[in-house]
Amino acid sequence: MQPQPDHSEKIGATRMLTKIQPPLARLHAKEFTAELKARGYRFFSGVPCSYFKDAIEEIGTDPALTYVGAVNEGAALALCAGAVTAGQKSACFLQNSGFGNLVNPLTSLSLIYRIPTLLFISMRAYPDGAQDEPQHRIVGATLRGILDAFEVPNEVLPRERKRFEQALARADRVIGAGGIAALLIEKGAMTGDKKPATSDRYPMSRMDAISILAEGLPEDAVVVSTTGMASRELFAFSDRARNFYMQGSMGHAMAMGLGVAIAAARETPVVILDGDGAAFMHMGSMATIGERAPGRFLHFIIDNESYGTTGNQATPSAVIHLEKVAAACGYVRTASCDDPAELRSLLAEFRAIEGPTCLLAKVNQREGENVPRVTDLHAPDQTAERVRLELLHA
Ligand SMILES: Cc1ncc(C[n+]2csc(CCOP(=O)(O)OP(=O)(O)O)c2C)c(N)n1
Repeated sequence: MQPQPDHSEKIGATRMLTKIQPPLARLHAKEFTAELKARGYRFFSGVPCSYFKDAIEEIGTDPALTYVGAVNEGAALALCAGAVTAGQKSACFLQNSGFGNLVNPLTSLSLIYRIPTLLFISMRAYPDGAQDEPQHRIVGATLRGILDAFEVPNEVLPRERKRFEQALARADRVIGAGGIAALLIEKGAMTGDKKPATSDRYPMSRMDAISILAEGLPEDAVVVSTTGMASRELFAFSDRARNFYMQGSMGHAMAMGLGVAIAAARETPVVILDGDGAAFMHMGSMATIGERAPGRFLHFIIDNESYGTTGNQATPSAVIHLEKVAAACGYVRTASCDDPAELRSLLAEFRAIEGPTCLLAKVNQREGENVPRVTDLHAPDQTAERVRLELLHA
């Protein structure tokens, strides 16, 4: 070990130690991908996280490799299981918040059928939960213990190439024996220089569409907003006691809103503020919405054709039209638009309709700057309590 320089300084009579941390190394996505290729990995699937966005970009643009963006983490692992069965070595990417979606195919498919897949799991709220948003804290603190309980060998992905090679070799021995191994990606562990192109195709931004929605909201409408920037932008534009900001639980805003609509007074308007990625993640709930046909129910989908919050990785929505899915699921009126004036008039029209409706706003991929976090002002349990009290006194 090199002797450490003495950064202590004299303050009054006391000698205080001010630690100057050297910047941590970062594994470059090019090196990461080269090592995986060298070990024969060819097929990749996953749901994005900003911690490994560079790796997805690098793999996705390599013609020798296949990356399939999955709608949820369970589907990603099943896709990998299929590719392994067809002879391709596979790896699956997920954020630890998506581990819940993974558990079923992990425990009943991959581990039981012994279909080996390497997992790369980004670790929000790890090792220190207090440094991250509350929705990540439980999984951040417990995931390694759960992996141990499932007997899935796991270790933190080293940031230096040599040590990464060694960790990959260890994981590869597990994979070679038919098992599952996990490498855990910490914040800032990776870097890269490829970025997805940002689309400016549509005039409105997410924030524009949210502000148009919020301006025309009936006062008594309950809004359940999806995870990521949509909730933060709604909070920034118009914080109301009837806004349920659902941070985490990606894809479940529509089911939660349906529960509110069924259980609250019939005339209570319910608005789901959804993202295209979130709507795809648990699209099956659209069938339940159509079947239960709640009265004053608007499923408002902000469609930027990407997972905007995690770095604009493509979703299927450039080719698969969610408003058509809604129509097929029995929503009584559906439409899509990309123009602010048209959006205002459609919102006015939809407000008068009885039955579930779906309005999809096509937006560009421009992100707002310095958007506050909901948790700067409301802890999650306070958000829930506010909405509960509103509905109690309705
Ligand atoms: C189950 C789960 N998987 C992954 C994530 C990471 N994540 C947070 S926001 C987000 C993207 C959301 O995309 P979309 O719903 O299209 O909304 P946008 O960010 O584009 O507004 C992802 C993948 C998560 N929070 N939960």
